Amino acid sequence: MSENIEIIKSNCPRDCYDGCGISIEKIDGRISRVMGDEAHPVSRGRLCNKCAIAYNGVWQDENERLLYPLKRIGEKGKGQFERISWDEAVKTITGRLKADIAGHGPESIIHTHYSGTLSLIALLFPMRFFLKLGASEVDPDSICNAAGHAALSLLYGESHVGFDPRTIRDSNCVLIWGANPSHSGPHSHKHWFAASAVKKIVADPLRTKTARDADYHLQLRPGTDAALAYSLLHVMQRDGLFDDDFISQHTLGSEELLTVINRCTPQWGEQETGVPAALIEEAARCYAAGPSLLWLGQGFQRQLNGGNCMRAVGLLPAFTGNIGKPGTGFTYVTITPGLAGLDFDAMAGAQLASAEPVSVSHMDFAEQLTNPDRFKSLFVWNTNPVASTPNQAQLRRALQREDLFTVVIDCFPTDSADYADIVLPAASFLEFDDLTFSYFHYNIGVQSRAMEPLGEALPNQEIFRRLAKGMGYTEKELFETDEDLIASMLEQMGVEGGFREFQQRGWQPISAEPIIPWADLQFPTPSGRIELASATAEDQGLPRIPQAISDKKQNGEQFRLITPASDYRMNDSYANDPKLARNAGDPEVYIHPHDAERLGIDDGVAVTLSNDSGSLRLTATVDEIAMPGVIVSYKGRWPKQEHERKNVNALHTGQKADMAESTSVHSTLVSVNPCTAVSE
Ligand SMILES: Nc1nc2c(c(=O)[nH]1)N[C@H]1C(S)=C(S)[C@@H](COP(=O)(O)OP(=O)(O)OC[C@H]3O[C@@H](n4cnc5c(=O)[nH]c(N)nc54)[C@H](O)[C@@H]3O)O[C@H]1N2
Ligand SMILES: Nc1nc2c(c(=O)[nH]1)N[C@H]1C(S)=C(S)[C@@H](COP(=O)(O)OP(=O)(O)OC[C@H]3O[C@@H](n4cnc5c(=O)[nH]c(N)nc54)[C@H](O)[C@@H]3O)O[C@H]1N2
Ligand code: SF4
Ligand SMILES: [Mo]
Repeated sequence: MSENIEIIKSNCPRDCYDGCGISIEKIDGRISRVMGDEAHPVSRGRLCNKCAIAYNGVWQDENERLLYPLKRIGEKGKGQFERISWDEAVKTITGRLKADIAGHGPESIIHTHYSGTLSLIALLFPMRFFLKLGASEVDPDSICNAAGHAALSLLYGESHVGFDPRTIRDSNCVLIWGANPSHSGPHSHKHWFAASAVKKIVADPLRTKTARDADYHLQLRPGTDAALAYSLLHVMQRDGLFDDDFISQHTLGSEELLTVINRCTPQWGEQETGVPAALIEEAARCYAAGPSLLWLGQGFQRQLNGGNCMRAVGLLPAFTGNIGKPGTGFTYVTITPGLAGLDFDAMAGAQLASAEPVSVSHMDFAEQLTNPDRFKSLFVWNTNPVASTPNQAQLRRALQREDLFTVVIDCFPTDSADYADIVLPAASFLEFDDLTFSYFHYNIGVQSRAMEPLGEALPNQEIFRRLAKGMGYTEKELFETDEDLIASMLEQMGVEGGFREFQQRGWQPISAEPIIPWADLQFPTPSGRIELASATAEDQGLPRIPQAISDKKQNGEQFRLITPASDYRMNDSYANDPKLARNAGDPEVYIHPHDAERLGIDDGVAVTLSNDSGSLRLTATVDEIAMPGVIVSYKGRWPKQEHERKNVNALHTGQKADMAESTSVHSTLVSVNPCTAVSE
């Protein structure tokens, strides 16, 4: 009997720099394999370690997915539910929302959401409902990258426009600062960074694979980024490597920084940062010679001085004229569809808002949710806050509130879903058509429906259409169909031929040739120039110029805990895939051999990490990826699968960074002790 084999092209919508092209093989109408698209310039025929397993595992597994709307029948947090119909779910939810609005105003309803999926409709369409409702919102970026956005906006007036990676062909040097693409964008690491002939510089406290693949590893102490940036600038200025014409024509306030640059010698830099002065000299000359690209990671701005650090590192392209020409520029989080012409605000329903929504930082969320007078109802969608946000214990207590009505929309029964009054099952990216993008490279792509939704799962957008109907709303934007939304987005982005034709190609760059951002050297700041010294910053109560400051060295008892992207998980997704969980092994903390010896900790023993927020038991791995005084444990485990139902965010205090009320999670301080049986 001959088999009917069909290949469907799609793209990965996870929150990842890579945005891989996918080929879905179907035999006789059923998915047999989800794999990388060979033609795609990033994935080149392979998915990452995690997706190759999870997309063929837990994402298609009826026993692991949420299949039906559920209502709570047990205690909050216990995850005891019974199946209900969609009609009943919608009626219960909208009944409660109407009562909350009548009794306490729409701001008493809060929603928290992020990037569980980045496919454009599932990401943006639900916002229309909440804006119409007038609900409060947990500021999504405050858990991830808000400080960096605020900092780059002061300097350049914009933070969502990054270099086109294809321009590396014109480049001599790539500097990666506080990102670890070997985990967080593995294909970009392998094919774009490691394989390139450019000189490579990495600034990271950890000896990551990205750092190991570089020519120069600037292994700075965490929190000393501004000092390192200023000592690099010192060498450049001393050696006549500044681009004086560029500085005088396109920047503002350089003279205000010169005294600081003068005093930040490489010797001073070495004392502050731990990076040898000779290495600072070499790296400075290499970057300044250009053309150079600068990848500004999201990791290094997740610290108490994260905004200041980003402002300081962001000076490098400006002083050396490494911007606006082929092979130059910086990237942070590029919103490619916006560059292609998509109106994000309209997609997210800005026109439906009657007032600016109340916004709460993730750093304050647990505390504010504890207050019964503040919020009455909570929606959680595209995110798993019990796993990912600070103050884990406090958040659990807040979610325990009997008077808080909680709705969780997810594909999987997460720790957060366990607290829901109503759980709604979300369809996965294999189950509906949409469009995708990457926030690093310049491709947009299709997301293709390749199977029926499991159970009664629905895409986010259909869930919110049903809720809008239940509320009695009539605005047409709340009911726009996927077909119309896709057609309109394709038109805005200039993609010809319609969705079905685009599906045949699978993906395409938004331009045939590399785009060079800022080629006209007009910056959307108040002055139109790069604002090295910023009056806007002053108005915000910040220093006019980035400060050459470093975090205080910790005392010997305390360790700085860094909890970055894991190779085995995508944020908090995939922890529930049994094969990936096996591959990932025990929850580990990496400790430098010197520290391990000092504390009498052997490889493989259990240790307890603790601070004011809580404690956590992990297995020690003695390894030189860490530097003395710094320990590492990767993020993204599901608390309910761990000892005492806790993950690393049990230790995350929720202290804010210096800008945008953003996370400082990589500044977390803990003490480390060998476990004794009674120490818990
Ligand atoms: N300690 C520590 N904590 C951190 C970080 C850190 O570095 N260290 N990083 C922070 C960062 S950068 C981020 S971005 C956050 C991310 O934290 P989260 O937002 O909690 O993590 P995700 O895994 O991206 O997504 C959450 C959920 O979205 C669900 N999902 C997937 N597709 C869909 C869909 O189509 N519809 C719906 N409704 N749900 C879907 C997934 O099943 C998953 O449960 O974590 C933060 N937390
Ligand atoms: N496999 C995988 N990929 C992911 C994710 C995932 O969870 N797993 N998450 C996705 C998301 S939501 C995001 S936001 C991105 C984040 O990806 P990245 O931007 O790479 O950020 P992180 O992984 O948090 O941290 C990157 C590096 O910053 C370093 N760092 C920490 N503190 C400092 C400091 O003080 N100075 C300097 N210079 N460096 C420091 C860490 O040591 C780490 O190696 O990755 C995305 N991709
Ligand atoms: S998570 Fe990233 S690396 Fe993995 S398949 Fe998706 S886009 Fe590619
Ligand atoms: Mo993130």
